[in-house]
Amino acid sequence: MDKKTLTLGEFIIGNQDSFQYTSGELSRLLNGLRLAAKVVNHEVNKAGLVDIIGAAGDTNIQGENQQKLDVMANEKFIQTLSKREIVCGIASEEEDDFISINSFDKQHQNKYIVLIDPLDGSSNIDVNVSVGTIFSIYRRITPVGTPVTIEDFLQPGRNQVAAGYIVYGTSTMLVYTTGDGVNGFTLNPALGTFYLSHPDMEFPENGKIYSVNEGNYIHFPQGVKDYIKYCQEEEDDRPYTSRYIGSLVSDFHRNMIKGGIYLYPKSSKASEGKLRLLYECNPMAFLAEQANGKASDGFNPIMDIKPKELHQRVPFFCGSKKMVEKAEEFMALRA
Ligand code: P6P
Repeated sequence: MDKKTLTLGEFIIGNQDSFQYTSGELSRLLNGLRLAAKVVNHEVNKAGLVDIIGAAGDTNIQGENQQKLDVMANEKFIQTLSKREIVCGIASEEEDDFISINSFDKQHQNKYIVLIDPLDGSSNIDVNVSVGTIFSIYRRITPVGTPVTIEDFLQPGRNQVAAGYIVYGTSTMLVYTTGDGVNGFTLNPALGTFYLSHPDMEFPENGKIYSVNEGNYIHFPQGVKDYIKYCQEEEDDRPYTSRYIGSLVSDFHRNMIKGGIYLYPKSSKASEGKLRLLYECNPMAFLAEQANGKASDGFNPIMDIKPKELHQRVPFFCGSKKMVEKAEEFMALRA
């Protein structure tokens, strides 16, 4: 069969046997995410048409205004994953604590937990800029049949069994890995079907795009300032191009296709940076490494970090391997 016409459903089934934990449960989990993605996509695409834009009035644990679409996306993913008896626990950027899923007839028999940023970049919604959903999947480590504990969620990123994102952009794409490379699927909205459009996605080893909020320049560590100046120098293949959308998923996606680096460093304003380890940095780091890229906190691989708490933040350097390594050189010289 021509690979290009493969649907996401066919791809999941076709690759199920290559997945070491073959049980069909992960396939059902991925299909659940696929369904939720289509529902959220529909709401995001019509956001400008109905009175769903604007803050929901509440603020989340991050102290950020919750946009109504944030709330809707969070509810859709939690509903879909909960009622299909697929997972035993869920953590979300929009939920203060993790949610234990009690399968009525199976008493916590499901093996997987999901951590999710239901709508990353949501501050861009009102200005019609791409936003995304990020997900991270682990096997539970506490005994099956018992309620999940925080221990199940505080696993290092190396333990992930799958991760991915949905980018709601000029087209809607679902990009994911189960540890055997990265594949991208584009939604045909007329059919409601995702098709394999970007098989075996990889970061170019080097690139000429850097993505960072330069408005924070004066607050950055000296090593980051030095790296940004390096990107701007007239030498070799530089100056590089600066591209920063304010939406991690979109910047990551572009950099993976074209080559580039995304940085959200710590600063005097944000001592550990802004991005969350568990449901933003770890899943993107899994994808990056599976796509021959790199992801670190400026010094060590993101996925080697032992998490301490659910909404922990870390500095994030991610993208083309040689660009991340160059940035790490500057951080090693003058952190
Ligand atoms: P700043 C969105 O809120 C997000 O988490 C990422 O998607 C994005 O790259 C970053 O924060 C933007 O943050 O501080 O540059 O506006």
